[in-house]
Amino acid sequence: MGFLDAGFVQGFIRMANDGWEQGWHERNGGNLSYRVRPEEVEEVRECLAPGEWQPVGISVPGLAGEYFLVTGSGKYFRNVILKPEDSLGMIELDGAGENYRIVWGLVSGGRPTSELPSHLMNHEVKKEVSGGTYRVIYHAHTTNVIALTFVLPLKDEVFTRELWEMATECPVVFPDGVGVVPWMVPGGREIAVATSRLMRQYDVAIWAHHGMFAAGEDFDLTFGLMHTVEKSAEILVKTLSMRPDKLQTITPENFRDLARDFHVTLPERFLY
Ligand code: 2HA
Ligand code: ZN
Repeated sequence: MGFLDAGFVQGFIRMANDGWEQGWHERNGGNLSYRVRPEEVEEVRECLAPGEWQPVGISVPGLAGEYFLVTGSGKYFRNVILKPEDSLGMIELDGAGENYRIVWGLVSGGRPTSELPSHLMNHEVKKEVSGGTYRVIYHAHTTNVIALTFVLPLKDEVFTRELWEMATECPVVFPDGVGVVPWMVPGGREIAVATSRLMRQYDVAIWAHHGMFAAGEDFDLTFGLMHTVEKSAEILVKTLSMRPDKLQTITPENFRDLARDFHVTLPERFLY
């Protein structure tokens, strides 16, 4: 089987193109990574050609020996569907989780996403807390969520509650809520540590004045999560554009009723 025929590669490409079509990936904005299952590595094994080991810049021992499919640094989501071998790469981590080598793709001397530290630290946390079921980390420049980071207090409680109120499905889709990282320099260790700390309790981390990170078990769940949060933010932007207050909304008691019928646990700290 050719590398591009593998199901996980097709799923990755489709998700990247869906994000492009949503308008979340201007120029080289955003990045996507997938922690490849051992049997999926075997499916494409004969297509792999390992390059030189290079430092990741952080240490992720919980991911030692794992393989990831990632978007490339400076690459455009718009081009993924046309030139996947240039836009994407598969990397392997060494036994310490400190060095990586490219085993497929990034053919014109490309490198993995500039946000590789955040992706890997998020994968490490999510692998641990989910018992291994989480495999996708997605970063997008979602317009409406970014707009809200200029007008709402940068607090987990405020963003969670406002986003929940904008669409009845929200508390069912992200019952744990969302976390917020204040503005920080992207690409480095510090923002990776702050984001992965939030990923211990949430599947969504908002980067103020920048975008969002979402984590999930597969491409559908992770894209759907990003889409749901961003759509909710769009409704809030429209509502705030009409008038500054709400005439009616979903109340804390309504949320408790919803939680009971939909069998989700909604933390009381968001039902103030
Ligand atoms: O350009 O989105 O955060 C890629 C990014 C950096
Ligand atoms: Zn970004």
